[in-house]
Amino acid sequence: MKLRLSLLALACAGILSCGKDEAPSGSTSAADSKPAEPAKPAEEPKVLNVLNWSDYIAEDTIANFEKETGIDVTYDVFDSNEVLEAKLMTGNSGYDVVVPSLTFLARQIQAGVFMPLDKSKLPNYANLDPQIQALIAQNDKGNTYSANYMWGTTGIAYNVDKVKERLGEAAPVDDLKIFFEPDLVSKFTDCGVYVLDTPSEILPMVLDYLGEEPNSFDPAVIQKAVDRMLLIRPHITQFHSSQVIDALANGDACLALAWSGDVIQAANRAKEAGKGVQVGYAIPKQGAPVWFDMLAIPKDAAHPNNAHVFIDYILRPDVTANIQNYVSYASGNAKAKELIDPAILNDPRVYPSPEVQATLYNLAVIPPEVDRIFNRAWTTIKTSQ
Ligand code: SPD
Repeated sequence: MKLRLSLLALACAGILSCGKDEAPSGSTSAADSKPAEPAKPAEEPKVLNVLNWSDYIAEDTIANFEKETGIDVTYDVFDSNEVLEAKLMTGNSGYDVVVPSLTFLARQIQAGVFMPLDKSKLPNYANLDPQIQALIAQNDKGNTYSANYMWGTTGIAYNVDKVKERLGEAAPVDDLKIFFEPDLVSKFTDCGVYVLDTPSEILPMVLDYLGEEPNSFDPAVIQKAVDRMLLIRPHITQFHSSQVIDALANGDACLALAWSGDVIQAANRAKEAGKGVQVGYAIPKQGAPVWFDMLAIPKDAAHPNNAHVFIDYILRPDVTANIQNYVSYASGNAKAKELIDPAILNDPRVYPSPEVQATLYNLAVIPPEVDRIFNRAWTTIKTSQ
């Protein structure tokens, strides 16, 4: 039995019920949402090192923060929880704010990687949706170490015309069989098949398709996912988690397993380029992983006060809404929804309907011994031809 997401359905029904007029960053209504007393930097050099996912922030977010606070930000990006975790577990990452997904954060908390957030320095923490907070608390007890940045789903991205051309009008774009059945995916070998480079998400999706528990830790069950991936391996062009946006937008990828907001960004970029590429996104009818990316402060951060100032800034409704309008992901910031572009707020690719939400599943917190199996399996899959 899969663990489905009834609480999230409740939370998101709340989010969906609040379509609002757009208010750009810095507008009067946005300013009204600011706390009376914003967090102030304490005595620390005015620098901050942030490590966030690629394509996950508005163009002006960091510049606006620097202007407002005088804190100079070094902003780096990554595209895989596995890579971020390797940096964090070794210690001395050099970062003050990082953004792991919740299930990774959970085991990093157990490993003592983070400092508890000082909520007295985060007046905007109160903007977070209590229902989403309750869900997150299952992995971060008491919401002690983290604040939600964005959340989303992992689904099927496709080039609308190429898929029609090869599989007809009734192409099963919302069915994982388009990816995991060799006779279907093989139709796209010549036009680009991309897969996220992350075993912790892709192996559960294969198991889900095979009718197994997606979060199984049983080596024999995991092997079934590996065997299926090896069957479709000859048709996979690339395992990559960040190049997929451009690949979809410029027509180099016809099919991909990808993250919701990234696919919407690809669709927008394709439209802007005006070369006739149309990109679609479907949450598979078999269900899909839902994930939460979390702001957190490593316990060895050199600038913890500045880190709190930054997190509080991100949690400001106008700042979160501005980011959401740019990256097309959902957020757990209840106050921000009043400022989000209604086109995004009402987009079921961003905020799935309650019926679709009921099909989403959480990924498990993977114990080290299973992690080793996943990583070995992933190497086998990637290096096989
Ligand atoms: N380009 C931003 C992608 C953010 C994706 N977060 C991924 C979470 C995976 N569980």
